[in-house]
Amino acid sequence: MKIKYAVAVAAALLAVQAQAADASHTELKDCAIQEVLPGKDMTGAFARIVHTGPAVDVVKAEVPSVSQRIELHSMVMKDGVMTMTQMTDVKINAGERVFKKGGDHVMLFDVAKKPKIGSKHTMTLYFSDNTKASCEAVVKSVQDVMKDAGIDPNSANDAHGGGHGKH
Ligand SMILES: [Cu+2]
Repeated sequence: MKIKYAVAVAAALLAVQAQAADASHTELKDCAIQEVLPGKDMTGAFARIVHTGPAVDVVKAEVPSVSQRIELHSMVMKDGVMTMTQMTDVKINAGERVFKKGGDHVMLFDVAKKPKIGSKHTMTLYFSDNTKASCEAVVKSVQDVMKDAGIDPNSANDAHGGGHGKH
């Protein structure tokens, strides 16, 4: 009788723990890094962030094998020109938030060694509830990240290519 009770209590405790761990959960999908263009030492990284539970803020992003200086950026229209600025809305609500070329993105600065197209690099996002999520981000050509973002390469004003560098 006593043992049965202890088992029941242990099971109940486990259930509570599992629930707490599941309260908030974040996954990164389709992670990609744009190739670093000739003459540049910075580029963008992208992901689909799938989140359950209470909203969290992104605290920081890391891609240690590519860059030691990373910011979260968004694209805003300024005087008729798409410009990148540090992201002010970093909230991840339950559901999906997409970082993609032409929109919110992870900005990798001071890239010393250009990663090869097809190579993979661990990207980790840290959240305000002390959780984190990682993925293997694959390096893709500019054309491919545009395709992923639904941008027509012929009409695009590529902020990370030609026009970029006003930081
Ligand atoms: Cu940027």
